Amino acid sequence: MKFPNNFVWGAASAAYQIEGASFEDGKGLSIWDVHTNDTHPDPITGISNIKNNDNGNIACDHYHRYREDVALMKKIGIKAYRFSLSWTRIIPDGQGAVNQKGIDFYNNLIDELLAAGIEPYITLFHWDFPQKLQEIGGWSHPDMPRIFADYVQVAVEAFSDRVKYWMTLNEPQCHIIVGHVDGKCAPKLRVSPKEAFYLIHSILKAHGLGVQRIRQYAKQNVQVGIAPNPSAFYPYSDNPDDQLAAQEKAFTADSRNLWATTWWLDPLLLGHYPEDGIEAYGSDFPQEINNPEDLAIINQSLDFLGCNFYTGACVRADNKGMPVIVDPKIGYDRTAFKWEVTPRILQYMPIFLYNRYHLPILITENGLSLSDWVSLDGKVHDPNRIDYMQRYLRELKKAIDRGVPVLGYLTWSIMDNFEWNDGYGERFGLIHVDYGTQKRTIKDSGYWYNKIIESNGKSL
Ligand code: PNW
Repeated sequence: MKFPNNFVWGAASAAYQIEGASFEDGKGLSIWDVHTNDTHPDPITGISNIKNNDNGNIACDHYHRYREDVALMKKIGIKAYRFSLSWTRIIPDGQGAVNQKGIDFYNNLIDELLAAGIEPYITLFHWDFPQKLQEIGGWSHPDMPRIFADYVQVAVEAFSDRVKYWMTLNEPQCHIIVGHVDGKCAPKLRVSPKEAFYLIHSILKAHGLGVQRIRQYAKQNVQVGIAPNPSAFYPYSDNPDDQLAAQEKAFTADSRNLWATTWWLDPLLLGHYPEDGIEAYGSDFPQEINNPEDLAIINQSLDFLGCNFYTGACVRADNKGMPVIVDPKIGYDRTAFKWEVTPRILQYMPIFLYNRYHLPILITENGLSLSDWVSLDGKVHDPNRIDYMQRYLRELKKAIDRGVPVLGYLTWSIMDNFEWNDGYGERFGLIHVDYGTQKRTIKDSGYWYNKIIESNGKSL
C-alpha cells in the first residue's frame, strides 16, 4: 500500500490544550481560562465545569518546553505539525495592542519546527475566544467578524513569511453548538435557535473576512483552508444504494439539527444556506442572514478542506432507497471515551465531501483516547491506537485510490493534553505526558507511526 509521494504525514494540537502559561508574559484571558478556573458547580446541572476540576493553566507546559516537544516530533518523523495560535497571547484584549512576547513565542516555535524539517500548519482559532470580547457580546457583536480579521492580519503579517498553510477555524460547530446552544463548554450560553443562527452567520463571516486578510497580507503563496468537523456517515455495505444513501444523509438538514454539515459547509463553499434546513427551522431561521452580500463574504475560495473525523453513523438504504441509520454491530468497538470505532468514515467522507465541494481534503484530526500509562518497562504500550490508525489509514487510502485528492493525515494528537471538559482523563497522544513531572514518553504508536511515515504508508 503506497500513498502519493507528496502525502503529508503529521500530527495536531491546540493552544489551550497544551501550552499552559495561561497567565504569563502578558497573555490575556480567554473564555476557556475563565471556564476552567470557575470550579463552582453549574446551577442547572449541579456538575462542575471540568472533570476533576482540572484546568489548562499548566497543561503540558508546552510554552516552556516547545524545544523538547519539537525534538520529539522530529524523532517520530512527522512532516507537518498543526497547532493553533492563542488569540489572547498575541492580542491580550482580543483587539488593539499586540503582545510582542506572544509573537516571539510563535516565532520561536515556527523557527524550531522549520529547523527540524517540520512544516507548520496554523489554526487561527481553536475555541479559546478572548474573554474581553465575550464581555462585549462575543460572536453576537456586529463587529466581531472584522475584529477577528484584524487579529488574523496581525498573525499573517508576523508569520506568513515562513508559514504557508493556514486554517481559519477549528470545528466552529462544536464551539457554537456546545458552547453557545447546549451551554456545556465555554462560554456556557444557552441561546435560542434563532440567536444561534446569528452566531453561526457571524463566525462564518469571520472566516470569510479572515480568508480575505490572509490572501491580502500573506508574504508568500499561501494555502488556505478551515478545519470543521462534518457529521460523519458511512454506508452499511459497498452496494451503490447504501453508498448513495449515506452520501444523501451526510448532506441532509431536513430536521432541526444545527450539526447538519450543510448549515456550515454550504454557505462556506457553495454560497447559500441549505433550503431543507431553512424549511425545517421555519420562523426560527432569520431570513436577513440569507443575503447575497454576506454570503459573498462567507463564500471565499479555499485551497483545501480540512476535516476532523473520529466517529460516524452507519447508513443503509431502505427498500425505497431512503437513508436509515442502523447499528451494524452489537457491542461496538469503542475507545476509552466510548466513541465508536468506525474506520470506514475515512474512506467515505472524503469521497462524499469531494463529490459535493470539489476541494482537496486534508485530514486535520483523527485519533482516539485510551487509558495509557507508563509500564514497568518504561514504555507505553498502546496496541489499540496502532490498530485504530491502521484501520482508518487503510480506509483513507481507498478514498485516494478512488480518485479523491487527499493531501495528508494529521493525527490527533501529538501528545496527551487537556481534553476540554474531560480534563486530563482522556489521553489522545502519540506521546505520553506525565502531568505531575511533565515527563514525555513516546508511545509504541509513535514509534509505529515513524515506520509508517518512513515507508510512506507502504507498511500499512
Ligand atoms: C475535537 N465528538 O473535538 C477538537 O478539535 C479537539 O480539540 C479535541 O481535543 C478532539 O477533537 C478530541 O475530542 C471533538 O463528540 C469533540 O465526536 C467532540 C467530538 C469530536 C471532536
